Amino acid sequence: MADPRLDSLLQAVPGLRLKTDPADLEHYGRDWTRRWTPAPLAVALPADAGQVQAVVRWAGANGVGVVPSGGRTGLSGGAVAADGELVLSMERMNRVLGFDPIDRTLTVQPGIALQAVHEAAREHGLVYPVDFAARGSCSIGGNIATNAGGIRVIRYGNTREWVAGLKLVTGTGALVDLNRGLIKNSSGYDLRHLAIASEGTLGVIVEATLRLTDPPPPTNVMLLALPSFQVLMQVYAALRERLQLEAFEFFTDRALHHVLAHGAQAPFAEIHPYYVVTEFATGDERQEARVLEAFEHCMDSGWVSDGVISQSEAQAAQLWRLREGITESLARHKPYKNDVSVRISRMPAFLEQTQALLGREYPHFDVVWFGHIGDGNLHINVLKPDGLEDAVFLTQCEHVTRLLAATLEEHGGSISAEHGIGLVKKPYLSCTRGAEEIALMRGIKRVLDPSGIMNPGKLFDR
Ligand code: 2HG
Ligand code: ZN
Repeated sequence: MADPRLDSLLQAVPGLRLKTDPADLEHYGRDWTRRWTPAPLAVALPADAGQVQAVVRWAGANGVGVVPSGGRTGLSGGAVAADGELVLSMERMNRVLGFDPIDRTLTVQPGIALQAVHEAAREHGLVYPVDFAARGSCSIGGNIATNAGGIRVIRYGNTREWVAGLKLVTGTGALVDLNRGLIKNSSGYDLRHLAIASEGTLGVIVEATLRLTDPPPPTNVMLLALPSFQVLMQVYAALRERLQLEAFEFFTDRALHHVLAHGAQAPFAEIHPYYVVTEFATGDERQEARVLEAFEHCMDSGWVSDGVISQSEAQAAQLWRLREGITESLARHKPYKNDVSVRISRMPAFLEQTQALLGREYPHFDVVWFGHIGDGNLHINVLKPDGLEDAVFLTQCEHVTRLLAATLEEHGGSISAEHGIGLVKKPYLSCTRGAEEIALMRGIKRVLDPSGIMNPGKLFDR
């Protein structure tokens, strides 16, 4: 083993599985951002919480940074190891540990994929309702570490709402059992919620107890074509008033263009500038009448130019593909991503200002808009033109992000709605969080991670 520190690691953690092949270092050292060159010291694959504790203690004693690692589907550089850190991959800790039918909770290890959590819940006739396109490859530990949102937040909220308990190995190697699955617990600081969205900077999640719920009612999926951006929030309000919405997502003609080029089927004969995919409860005649009434109201108001309602599960999946396939269809264009949010009431003004800003600043770039508009969360992907140097492209996009951050600050919004700050959004944290708040966050980190080894350089610098 080349680096003598790894001998000492193996002495401190007997039986620890390590990977050091260059291909493994590259694979485990990066996430979906692909912006940094991976350069980890090694990849550790602990088998249990005891090994995680021992690795963290060793890292603290030896001043080695630790990057907790799940499915590495993150889009903010939160799981990148580009500076000699030890990657702590949770991939072997991927089991369901238990189900409690009375509490309706599922206890899992952090490396389990979101989809496997869905399947385990379904085996017990229940659902874990957080869901998004990366379900097959992301891990629940990563979901919790970023408070992942996704396509059903308008109905069920973010990951945070579904975490009843957490076990965390802090930066000192201590194992703490947070909230223990309780519904009511008024006994001081809720450290569980500090760990959620901490992006691995306070410790490593080694176990989670997840709340489950009843399966949703039968649903239907509808795709609507919209003539303008301005009517988007009106359509949302009209549908929300009449239907029990499970999802309300939007995308533009540019997004559709890329998804179709990637193999999806065109939904309408004509191209329209904006689209909404929405899923809502159906099943009885009353609800179906309300759907028709909602649709007609939007048509009569001139807010909708065309629409289709799924007639089968296969067609529902086809309609969802138009939205869920966007990220994958854009990947080859090396997109620069913004993931921003404002309160829903601020959305119309924010959208108008942002549209003007991006039109002005990116006159020649392909800018793809989509997102969870019902949550006030917009994704903006700027595609790198062929032939433009990566560094030049990045500089231009960073310049526009600074302007966007100022717009967000004006509207009280967030520079990261659901992807996390990581390395990518670090320069803009102060547009979302006040100086005192950031100072408090740093102080909390110092308590839980006094040697500063947990995911160093992510979220903020020390
Ligand atoms: C989504 O909503 C994901 O599909 C990815 O959050 C967004 O690729 C993106 O920018
Ligand atoms: Zn999203």
